[in-house]
Parts: sequence; structure tokens; C-alpha cells
Amino acid sequence: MTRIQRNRTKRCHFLYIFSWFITGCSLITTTFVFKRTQSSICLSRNSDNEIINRQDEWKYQNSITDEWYHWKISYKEENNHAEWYVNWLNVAPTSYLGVIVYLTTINEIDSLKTSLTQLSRLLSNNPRPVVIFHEGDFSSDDIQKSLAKILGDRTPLGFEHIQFSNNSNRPQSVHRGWPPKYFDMCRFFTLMLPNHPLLTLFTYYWRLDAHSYIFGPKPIEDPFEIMQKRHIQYAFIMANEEGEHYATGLWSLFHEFLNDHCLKPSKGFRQTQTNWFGGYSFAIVFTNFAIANVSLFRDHSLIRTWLHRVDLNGGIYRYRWGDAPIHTLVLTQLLSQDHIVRLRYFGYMHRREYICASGIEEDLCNAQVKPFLTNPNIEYVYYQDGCHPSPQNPLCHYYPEIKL
Ligand SMILES: Nc1nc2c(ncn2[C@@H]2O[C@H](COP(=O)(O)OP(=O)(O)OP(=O)(O)O)[C@@H](O)[C@H]2O)c(=O)[nH]1
Ligand SMILES: *[C@@H]1O[C@H](CO)[C@@H](O)[C@H](O)[C@H]1NC(C)=O
Ligand SMILES: *[C@@H]1O[C@H](CO)[C@@H](O)[C@H](O)[C@H]1NC(C)=O
Ligand SMILES: [Mg+2]
Repeated sequence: MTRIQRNRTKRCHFLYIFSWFITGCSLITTTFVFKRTQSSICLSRNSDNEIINRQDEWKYQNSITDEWYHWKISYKEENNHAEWYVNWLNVAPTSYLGVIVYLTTINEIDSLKTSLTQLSRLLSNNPRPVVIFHEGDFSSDDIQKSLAKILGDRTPLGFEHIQFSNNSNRPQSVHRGWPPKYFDMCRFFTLMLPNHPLLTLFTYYWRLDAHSYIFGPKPIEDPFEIMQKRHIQYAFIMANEEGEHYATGLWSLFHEFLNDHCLKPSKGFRQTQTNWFGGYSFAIVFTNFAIANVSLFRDHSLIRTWLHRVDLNGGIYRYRWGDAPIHTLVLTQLLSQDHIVRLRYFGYMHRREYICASGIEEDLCNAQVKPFLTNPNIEYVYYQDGCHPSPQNPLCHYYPEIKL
């Protein structure tokens, strides 16, 4: 009797465990299938359908014919191959690998002269064409010739006259005290510049501000060639932190963009744009110095979709979203770690902030930068490692660095 009972108990145990096993297996399978279906439900929107072939209010003028054109910011390939002729001063470019671009006003002509002087010194081994975008205040021959002279015979110099629109139905800014054209400047660097026809002539563009100086004791290696050789898509020098009040709504817009395209936050994005609590780190590339593959912001379909989405949102005007956070979010998300670099092999100064080449002691650095610390009323700031508020800025050391 007892024996039989024991057998029965054994069988019961076995059935008991077996049924749990089956339940467990089916639970796992269901979850798996559910997850699979869920991810296949996420149908990515076709990026290009979102972009309307927009004719913008903004205009540009051709420097040879004086003819004005409406800016085209559509994706249609044919726009990218339109011929564009430039009235080059000094000499025509012999290479179209890269162009150095400024947007500025005549108020900044003194710093612009210093900036050009530094280019002519440091790029003397390999002069590159320079183009100044302006709103008409650099049209006079005298001004153009004086700047051409600073760069010297071997450096091509062009001027591109542009016009922002006076569109009165653009969003009102929530920030008082900013000149309305500051927002136009942000829009220019966010999406208009790469869609200007001059840029179709070149592979890379290098943006500088009128108050951006590169410096160091001797001529430097050509950054465009470095980028080409190493297949780099984007290069920067300094990292900074955006003010929270200048990014209102940008973080959530970016997450909507990710969801709509079935994208998960990438490693680069998680490591540099996300803080410990999963929120926005506000870390930005300091875009007053940036070298980029021209095509990136014009032809890469997801990047283009993001930029158009930002533009249609109106946040550039409403909240003063800058090109820095707008570009940083999408670059860290979509480019791999080895396609972005930080250039550390020469000194750079932007307005009050400066950094020297890697490995230069602070004393020597101060000696190198001294000629540019000309305003006794300004408190100049040495950015240790080029990063603000500290080298702990998550963008500071994430990307490979090109050192002395
Ligand atoms: N044509 C034109 N250029 C402008 C205007 N506003 C700014 N710029 C230029 O655009 C570049 C960037 O502007 P900045 O005022 O330096 O903007 P920022 O670098 O974000 O601000 P800072 O940190 O103060 O330098 C500079 O070369 C300016 O000369 C404008 O209204 N018209
Ligand atoms: C904006 O207004 C100025 C001055 O009123 C005018 O000269 C310019 O042509 C206008 N720009 C556009 C794009 O309509
Ligand atoms: C520039 O970017 C485009 C778009 O992402 C890419 O197709 C092209 O190969 C890049 N060019 C260079 C020189 O890296
Ligand atoms: Mg600036």
C-alpha cells in the first residue's frame, strides 16, 4: 500500500513540476512573440514624405549676376547639382575639398580681420577658400579687397549676400531682449547653410565665428585632409553645456522623432546626451567651430528629417533653440563613435573662452594666447581640456581626439 502511494506522490510531483514548466515556457514564448509583434508594429515613417518641397522666404544673391533666388531647402537631388559661380577674389580655388565659412556683420570687422590673419598664418602650407556670408554690409569693393589682402594671394575669398525674411507670422520669442536676427542666425547654421548652393561645390565646410581664432606657434596640418583620410564626418574642438531655458521642448521633440522612426537611443546618445536620471544632459558641441561633411545635414535622410521637423516646430524662434543642441542630439544618435573627432592639435579661442593644443602647459598656453587677450574689460576663460563646465562634460572625452 505504502509503496503504491509513494509512487503516486512521485507522479503527482512530476506532473506538478511539468505543468509549471509548460506554463513558464508558454509565458516566455508569449512575451517573446508579443515583443516581436510590437516591434514590427513600429512602422517607421518614410522620412522623405515628411518633407514638403518648401520654397523659403529667405533669399540669396549670386555674386556674379547679382540675381536673387529663393532659398530651397527641399531634399530634391536636382537642387544639389545646380551650378553656382562665385566671384573669387585673389585666386580661384584649386581644390574643392573644403571651404571655411563665416556669417557675420560689419560690426565685427575687427575681430574678423584677426580671425582671417590667423587662418593665413596657420594654413599657410595649404590655403583653403574662405567665404563670408553677409546681409549686404560687405558688398563694397574696398572692404572686400582689404580682407582679401589679409588672406594673401594664394587664398580664394568669396562673399555671399543673403537676406533673412521679415516674416511677421513667425513665432514670438518667449525670451525678451534678444535681437530677432539672433534667431535667424541660429536657423542659418541649423539648416540653411548646408542648403546654400555654394556648399554644393565642396565636400566639407568649416564654420568659424568672426571672433573665432585658431592659434599656435606654427602652421598646422590641414584638417580637411585628416577628415578625408580617416572618413570623419564631423569634427569639433570644445564642448559646452546649453542653458536649460534655451532648450524648452527640444528633448521631447527629439524623443518623438526617435519613436516615429522606430529608433532606440544609441550608445553615443545615451552616454553623452542622457544624465544619470535618464533626462537631458544639456551637453553640446560648441558649434562656433565645426567641420562637417556638407552632405550630412543636407542629404542624410534621417538628419534632414530631424532638421525640418525642428524648423517646422518654430522652437528656434520661440525658445531660442541653437544649432548646437539641435545638431548634437542627432549627431550623437546617428553617427558612430569613430565618425566624430575632437581636434586637439592647435589652439582655439572663441570670444572669451580658449584652449590650447593637447599637452601644452597652462603657462605656455597663456603665452600663446596673450596676443588675443586685448580687452582689459573682459574676463577671459581658460577651458581646461576645452570643456565646460569641466572635463566631466560627457562629450569631452567620448569621441577620439586628434592630438599634437
Ligand atoms: N549677418 C549676420 N550675422 C550675424 C547676426 N548675428 C550673429 N551673426 C554672426 O553669426 C556668428 C554667430 O553669432 P554669435 O553672436 O557669435 O552667436 P554665439 O556664438 O551663439 O554667441 P556668443 O557665444 O556670444 O559668441 C558670428 O560670426 C556673428 O557675427 C546677424 O544678425 N546677421
Ligand atoms: C525685409 O525688409 C527690408 C526693409 O524693410 C527690405 O529691404 C527687404 O527686402 C525685406 N526682405 C524680404 C526678404 O522681403
Ligand atoms: C558625406 O555624407 C554622406 C551622407 O551621409 C555620405 O553618403 C558620404 O559618403 C559622406 N562623404 C564623405 C567624404 O565622408
Ligand atoms: Mg560666437
